[in-house]
Amino acid sequence: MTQAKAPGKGFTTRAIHHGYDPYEGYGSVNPPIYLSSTYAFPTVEDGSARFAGEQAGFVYSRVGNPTTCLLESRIADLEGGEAALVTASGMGATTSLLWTLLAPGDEVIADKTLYGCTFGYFNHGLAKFGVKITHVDMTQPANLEAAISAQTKVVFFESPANPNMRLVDIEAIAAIAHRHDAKVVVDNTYCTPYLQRPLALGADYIVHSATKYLGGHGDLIAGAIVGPKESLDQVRFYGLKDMTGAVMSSQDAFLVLRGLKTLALRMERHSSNAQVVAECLAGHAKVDVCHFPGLASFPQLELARRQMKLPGGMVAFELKGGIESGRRFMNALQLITRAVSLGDAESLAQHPASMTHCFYTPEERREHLIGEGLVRISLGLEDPEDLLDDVRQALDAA
Ligand code: 4LM
Repeated sequence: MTQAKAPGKGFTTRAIHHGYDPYEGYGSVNPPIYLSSTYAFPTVEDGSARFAGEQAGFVYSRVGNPTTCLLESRIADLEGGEAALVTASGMGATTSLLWTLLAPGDEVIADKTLYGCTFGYFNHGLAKFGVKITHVDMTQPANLEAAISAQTKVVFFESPANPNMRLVDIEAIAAIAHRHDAKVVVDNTYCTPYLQRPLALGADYIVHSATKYLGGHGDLIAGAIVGPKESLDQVRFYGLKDMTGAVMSSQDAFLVLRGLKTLALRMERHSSNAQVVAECLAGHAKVDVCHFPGLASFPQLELARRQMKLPGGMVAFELKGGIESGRRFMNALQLITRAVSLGDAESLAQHPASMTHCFYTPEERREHLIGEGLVRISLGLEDPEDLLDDVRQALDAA
């Protein structure tokens, strides 16, 4: 089931075929969904050998299931990693990994801007158990060099950061972290492996909210971790099995496998739609600033071109009229849906300060570079002309 099928082929071929042979079993072109919580042992000796890790085979679906296992091998292949572990949510991926890597007295250095619940987990979750959390602006790698110490075990960031689109130079940060024996964890949700492969740039682990582009259709909650096999075995047997229990169901694994088949096509369209909308916003008299890695005005354009295949589907912007204009803009939208999350076929607009990043206090948002008037749009797969019409009429109303 998990043999490497289509090794060395292109990204989309592997996203469709890796790890599954339809000529095995019943010839089903799509992989089966294994709906079993537990697995039969031929003898009691086989059962105890499987529990001891001395015999290959499934034991219980909190530890592994053939459908989730296929998804793990496919995601690992696309990210260029040794192994992957899928989880019930993006938060399940980050928490399962970090509960495994960290102990009281350790330090995590994280970028200034993080998805709101990741910020909450670090500062209200991990911090409660004696892990020190330090935030530095990682757009300047020298800030990490100045802050890192022997206590630092994990360096964590998103690039682009949710919601303000700041980029972090993965290669430069990994070089500093590794000189100090710290592990680098990159949240690659915004890019997916089609746009950016952090392991090839020196990161040790990747986490994903597979709820977003990997699933791609807004019909599930899911996550993934990619990294070295030996270490991910620890995450599976301790962080996931004993601590979070954040296990992905086989039905959701099937839906993510289906989503992966069109990932490359979708990312191309998300990116081209975002490009036209970002250009419209950036050139509009009512817009103060538009953050998008494909704009000539983007301050980290050189890094974006070096690190990302395409600028991606996320745009953030501030209107000159601030938060009140932002509200009028969002309420005037007719096609773009007012909703959190991202990476769906439908374009989604949200206001981070009152929605995804409301877990920061207003002072923390200022400190962490999240504007009160910032509006975020996840550009979907609709026709670009229709998206432009909607954005233009909402700008008129703003
Ligand atoms: C949102 N985001 O931004 P689950 N990492 C990143 C994310 O954007 C998210 C997660 C992890 C949003 C959700 C409402 C960069 C989520 C967490 O939601 O646990 O799969 O992923 O709108």
